[in-house]
Amino acid sequence: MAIPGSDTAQPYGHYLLSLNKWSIDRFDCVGPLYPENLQLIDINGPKMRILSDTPLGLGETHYAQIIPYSLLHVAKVFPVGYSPRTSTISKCATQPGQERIVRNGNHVTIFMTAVRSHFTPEIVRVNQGDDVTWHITNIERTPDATHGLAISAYNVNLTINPGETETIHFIAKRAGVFSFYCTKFCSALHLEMAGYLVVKPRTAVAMAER
Ligand SMILES: [Cu+2]
Repeated sequence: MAIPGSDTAQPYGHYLLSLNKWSIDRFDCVGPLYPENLQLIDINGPKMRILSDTPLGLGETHYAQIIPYSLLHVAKVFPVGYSPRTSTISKCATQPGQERIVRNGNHVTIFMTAVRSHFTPEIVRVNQGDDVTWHITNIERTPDATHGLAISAYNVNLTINPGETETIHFIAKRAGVFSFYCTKFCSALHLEMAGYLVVKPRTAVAMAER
């Protein structure tokens, strides 16, 4: 259980949050695993009153802090090229117009942008066995304009917030043509926000080199 400010010298009282594992009498049964849940309870009067009963799809609730929103100083969008991992502008940030694919031996580096509702470049060609480093920058300036990048054939699934630069790395072991696509419903054209990763088979690369 937690109340707002409960770990401070001046708790606010009035409300209680109950973090519950058990919920047998709270929600319809949809299988053996009942949802863990949060209950917000008004503790002002002589009787406690449940204001909200919130099932959680994932994970058992354990510990919570409740603080006024005014104490948070949040970024609504990141500056373009920001890496939340390092809290700096990434050297691999890509501005619109600077998108490119750079080959150095068997190392391929992709500098990609994402904006509603397009990836640039939208076709990425590599050779089977290439060492691929893929930088992607969400160049959106609109709060909440998050994009995703999924390359399911290579087990990649990213969320990229507005301004964020993310980097993935893989060896292009599987030959073939694989789609990559946005996983956030970003606009009416979201379903068009896709491209192709073309991995040329080793045999075809060897034939071309002959
Ligand atoms: Cu998108």
